[in-house]
Amino acid sequence: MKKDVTPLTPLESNAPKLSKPKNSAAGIPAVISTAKYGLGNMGVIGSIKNLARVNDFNGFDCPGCAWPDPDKHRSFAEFCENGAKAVADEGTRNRADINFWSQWSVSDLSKKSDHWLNSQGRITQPMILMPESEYYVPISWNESFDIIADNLVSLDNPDQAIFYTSGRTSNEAAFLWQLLARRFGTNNLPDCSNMCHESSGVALTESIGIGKGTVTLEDFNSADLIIVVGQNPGTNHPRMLTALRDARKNGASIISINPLTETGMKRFKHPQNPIEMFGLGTSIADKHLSIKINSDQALFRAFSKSIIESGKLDNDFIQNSTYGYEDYKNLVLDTDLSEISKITGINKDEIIQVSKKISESKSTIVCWAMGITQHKNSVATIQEIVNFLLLGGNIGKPGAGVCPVRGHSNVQGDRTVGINHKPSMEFIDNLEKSTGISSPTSHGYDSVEAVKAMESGYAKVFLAMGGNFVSAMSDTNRTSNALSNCDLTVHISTKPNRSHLLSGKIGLILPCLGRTEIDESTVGHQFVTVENSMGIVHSSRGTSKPASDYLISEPSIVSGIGGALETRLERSGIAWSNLSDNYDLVRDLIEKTIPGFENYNQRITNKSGFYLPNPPKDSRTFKTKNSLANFFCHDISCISSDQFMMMTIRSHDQYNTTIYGLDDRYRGIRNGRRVVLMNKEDMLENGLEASDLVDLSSDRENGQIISPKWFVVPYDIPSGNIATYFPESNVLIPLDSVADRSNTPTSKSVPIGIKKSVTQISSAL
Ligand SMILES: Nc1nc2c(c(=O)[nH]1)N[C@H]1C(S)=C(S)[C@@H](COP(=O)(O)OP(=O)(O)OC[C@H]3O[C@@H](n4cnc5c(=O)[nH]c(N)nc54)[C@H](O)[C@@H]3O)O[C@H]1N2
Ligand SMILES: Nc1nc2c(c(=O)[nH]1)N[C@H]1C(S)=C(S)[C@@H](COP(=O)(O)OP(=O)(O)OC[C@H]3O[C@@H](n4cnc5c(=O)[nH]c(N)nc54)[C@H](O)[C@@H]3O)O[C@H]1N2
Ligand SMILES: [Mo]
Repeated sequence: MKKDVTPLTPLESNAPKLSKPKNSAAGIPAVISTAKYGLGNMGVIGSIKNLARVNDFNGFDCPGCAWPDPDKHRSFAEFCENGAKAVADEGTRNRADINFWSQWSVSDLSKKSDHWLNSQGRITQPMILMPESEYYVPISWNESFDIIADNLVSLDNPDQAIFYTSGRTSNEAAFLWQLLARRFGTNNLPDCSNMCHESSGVALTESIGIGKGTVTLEDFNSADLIIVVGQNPGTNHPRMLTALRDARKNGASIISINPLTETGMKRFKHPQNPIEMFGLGTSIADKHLSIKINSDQALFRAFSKSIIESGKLDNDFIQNSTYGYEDYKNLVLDTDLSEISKITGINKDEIIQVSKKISESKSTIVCWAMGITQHKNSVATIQEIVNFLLLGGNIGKPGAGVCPVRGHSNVQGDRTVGINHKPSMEFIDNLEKSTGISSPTSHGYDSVEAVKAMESGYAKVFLAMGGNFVSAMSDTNRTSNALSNCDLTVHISTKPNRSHLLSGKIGLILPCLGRTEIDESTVGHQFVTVENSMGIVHSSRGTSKPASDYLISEPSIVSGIGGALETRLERSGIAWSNLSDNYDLVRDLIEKTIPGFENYNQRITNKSGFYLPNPPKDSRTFKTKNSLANFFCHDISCISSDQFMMMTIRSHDQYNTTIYGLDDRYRGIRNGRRVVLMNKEDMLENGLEASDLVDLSSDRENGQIISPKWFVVPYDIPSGNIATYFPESNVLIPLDSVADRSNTPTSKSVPIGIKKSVTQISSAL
């Protein structure tokens, strides 16, 4: 019966309500929205207590995003609307307890929306779904660990197990998680980064020798120019608007490059500044370029041309610290701006005008996120951005650098501490020295490869440290079949999600403490550490009462599995339970394994944390093969299609696959998510009107994927481009549609066919 469960998110029966997109971000509506969501979930006292602790020096790290906090001038409750929603979501008073699971069968739950599933609240104790059963039932922690260990040791090869990680996991839990995988004998450590900034990691490591950004918050104050490309900070990194506002006040110019004019890039009213709240706020971008999807590489080529032609180069830097300039120069000078204008959809004069302004800048930062990383040619685009920055010596000097803005609050830290399906030999050697574990050297699966391995029946056990793999991954049908094909799926989670409904023969849900909650072990109150988007490691301590007495921490769950495994394998000598009782011991192991964590336990007591080494930023040294920063020459490529090009984006009311509500306030779309944003002229040409229902289709190698009944929303978006919300539209992204070299699903460029649905009456749904 389980196999009949449809992985598709339910259709919606009413057209959304539409209004004009907003002209300024935050302000009073943000405060109202925060209060509504906070009070609804946590009540008055819970809201006050919890929200005061977000990013407080003695509180917890905001689970909202990876944007750093100011070192010195933190306001009381350094939070933003969407950070507050993330906290309220975890702090909810609702409980998905035994009653809930006994009331709802898995098939009935599958008919519910993601929004409904999440709003059922916190899972209170371990639950198991037995073969052929329709209901999750309670199980003890020890029995859960035994089932996992039994399934693992029964595999013919450790590579038949997959250990997925989502980026909210702390450094301590992530280090133990990768230790468990490697102790078991596999590098199968796919993570959400594979779907997120993997392209940035691959590109930057080759270009400048580190897969991370090279700027700090201070740099925003001294930059001449900040380019924000392929990112929607107003919704996804709201605290970044404060940094952009301050930069603007300090005289920086800000350019936004995006197919959409996102509200956060227009004006910002700081929610903790009364003058701004009731006034006009501060304007953020002084220039917006409305670019066609996936043509950024071409645009940056034009910017480079302008710098080279104007002679405003940092010749010393190019000569002493870089390789490949001459070849790049020749390629750039060959560029035809009319061609670039055609590709990008931006008027040639506008390109010339903006390029001129850009070449005047003495210190430039480029910030980007998913609008750049999730295309077939993402690695090439990011290397083009680096080429552009190298021309002006914009790496490793104040006010300048690369700023890939990370998503999940600890996704960068997880990679640093070893969540990597392609670990370096240095890491493997160090791990052996510090723990005695000899890890395999062959690379493991990334997220796309993991789906294929489960689909083929080779991989049989899937364990997830957080996340919602089935909804987050591309090709929902194939991913759900892959998960259902497993013998055992295990989800360490806080709230119900769709992945719980697509289990293997046996499904286990292991509920853990959230970041906001007190983590008390047998030896006392434990805290964890995280690394933000700018390489600062700092502590995070939960302050509220756990959602249920049965919950244990993520490190305790990993230790429980590790302990059960040790009794079935030749003992490795890892004292799992000591490690989960005292995280200082985990940090000692991290210190011994990973450079940059010297005196970890001592330095972490510093309230603002400490910076990890960043050679390009710290000393303009580049740990690349030739010890130089490299220019890379790529052909300008962008997929052209006679179909529509679709990007799948986030609304203002979601955290990845967690749907908080059905509104996208800034874009003026309310009460509906199954929408396709379309250019008005394209609608006219295709005989479509607002709120018409259309079926979307995409082609895969062996057939077509059709997703029915999306409501058309007229929107200011370049002709030929459309936008839908993820995760609903993930069903349309073929598994094999991936970025070159990073293997990231091309979630921002999917060729799509649009056809008016045969039945238009919504009640027919
Ligand atoms: N509230 C909230 N905060 C979040 C998240 C969340 O879901 N909700 N998610 C977190 C995570 S994991 C991540 S990775 C980040 C994601 O943060 P973002 O990357 O800002 O998220 P997306 O909604 O995917 O937005 C992509 C932006 O890129 C633009 N875009 C799409 N294609 C192109 C293109 O080809 N070129 C250009 N120039 N622009 C393009 C879109 O119009 C959109 O504005 O946010 C993190 N923070
Ligand atoms: N089409 C399309 N697909 C995308 C994207 C896109 O832009 N378009 N973006 C991609 C990106 S950038 C990312 S990062 C991925 C995200 O992929 P994931 O990280 O896998 O997904 P999330 O939605 O962040 O995970 C939400 C679940 O995490 C669990 N959770 C929440 N807090 C905790 C905690 O403290 N501990 C534990 N153990 N569990 C917790 C909850 O049960 C919740 O249901 O999605 C990717 N997928
Ligand atoms: Mo992400």
